[in-house]
Amino acid sequence: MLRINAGRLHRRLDDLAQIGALEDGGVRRLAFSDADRAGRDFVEEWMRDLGLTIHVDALGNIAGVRDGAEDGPAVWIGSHTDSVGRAGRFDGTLGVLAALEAVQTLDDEGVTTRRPVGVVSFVNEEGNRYAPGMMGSTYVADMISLEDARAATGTDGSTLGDELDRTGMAGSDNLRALPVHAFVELHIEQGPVLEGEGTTIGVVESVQGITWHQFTLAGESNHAGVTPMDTRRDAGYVAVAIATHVRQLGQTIERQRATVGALSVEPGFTNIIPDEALLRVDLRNPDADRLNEARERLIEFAEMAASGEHVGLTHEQLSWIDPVQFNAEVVGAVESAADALGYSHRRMVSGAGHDAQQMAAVAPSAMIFVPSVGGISHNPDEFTRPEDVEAGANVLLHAMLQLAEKA
Ligand code: HGY
Ligand code: MN
Ligand code: MN
Repeated sequence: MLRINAGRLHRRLDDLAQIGALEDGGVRRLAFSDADRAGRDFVEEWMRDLGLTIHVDALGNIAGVRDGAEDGPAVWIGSHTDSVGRAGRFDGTLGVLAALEAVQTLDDEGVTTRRPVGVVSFVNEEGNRYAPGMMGSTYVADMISLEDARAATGTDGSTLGDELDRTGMAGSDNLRALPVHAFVELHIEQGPVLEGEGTTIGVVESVQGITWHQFTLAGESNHAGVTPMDTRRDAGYVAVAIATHVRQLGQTIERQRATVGALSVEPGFTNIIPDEALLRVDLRNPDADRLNEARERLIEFAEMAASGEHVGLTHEQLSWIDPVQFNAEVVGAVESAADALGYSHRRMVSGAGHDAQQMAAVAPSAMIFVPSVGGISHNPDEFTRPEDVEAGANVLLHAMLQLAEKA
C-alpha cells in the first residue's frame, strides 16, 4: 500500500511552525496578520511546486487542484493555517500539510485519480481576532456574505476588510463554484480520548454545536472605599457574576461545555470601581436544543444581573454553529482506510469546531483525528507523536484515494 513520506511531512511541519513562532515554542498566526499571510504563502508555494491549479477567493481561502483523469467534482482535503493567539504547531496545519503530502505522494508514485483532488486551506478558522470562527469555510459554504465578513471588527479594533486588503490575501476566484465530491479533514483531536485508550485514529462522525456571545457592561467608576455597597454600579461585579453563571451552565446542562475565554474590566485599578467590563463566552453542546437552553439561560441571567446593579448591558451573539452529523459514506471511507492500514481506530464526536463542520453543508464530509499528548491543545505544549502524524496522513491519503478512485 502507498505510504506518505513522513520525513518530508515532519520537515514541512517544522518549517511552518517557524512562521509566527513565539518565544515559548508556540505560534501566533492570527487571521489576516502578516504571520497569517506568510503561512498562507508557505502553503501556496508548495501548491505551485506541485503544479496544482490554484484558486484564491475574495476572502483569501485557497485551493490547489490536481487534475484527475476526468473533470468534474473534486475530492477536497485540507484544514486551516491560521491559529489562536497562543497556539501549538499542529492545530489546522497538520490537515493542510498532510493533504499536500498526500498529493505529492501520488506524484511520487505516478498515480492518477479518476476525480480531481483539491487541497484547501480555509482562512480564519479560529475566529480569535475576527469572529465568527470557521469564517473561511462558512463563506465557501455560502453561509456568510463577503460584506459581513469584511465588516467584522477585530478584538484589536481593526476591520477585517482593511487587513484583508493590507495583506493582499484576497483573490478573484470563486471557490463556491468549484464542484466538490467529498471533503475530508485530518486534525489533531485536541482532547484526551484517543491517547487515553491507546487508539491511533479517530473516525469522527459528528461535531458538537458552538455559540459565542459577547457582553459589554457600562456602570459607574467611583471610590472603592467611600462608595456604599448599595449605591454602586459596578460593571466588574456584573461581569464576574455572569462568568460564575457560565460555569454553572456547564455543570447543570447535560453534555454542556461552557467557557469564559476573555474578561476585562476598566479602568483596572485596585481602588476604582470598574465602570466598564467585557466578557466573551463559548458554549458548546452536541444537542442543539440544549445549546439553545444554555444560550437563553445565559442571556436571561446577564440581563437580570445587570439590571440588579443598574449597569448597562450590551449583548452580541458572535456565532451560532449547528451540531453536524458527517456523511456515512465518507466516514466509512475513513474507517476502511484506517482498517486497511492496520491502525487501531474508533468512532467519536468532535468537541472542537472544524471547517468540515461547515463544509458538511455543501459536500459530504468527515474527519480523521490523531491523538493529542495529554489531551492538550490551544497551548504551546500541543503535541502529537511523529508516528501518529504519519498514521493520520496515511489514512488521509487512502481515504482520499477511495473517494477519488484510481484511474
Ligand atoms: O474553537 C474551536 O473549537 C476550534 O479550535 N476553532
Ligand atoms: Mn483550534
Ligand atoms: Mn483547528
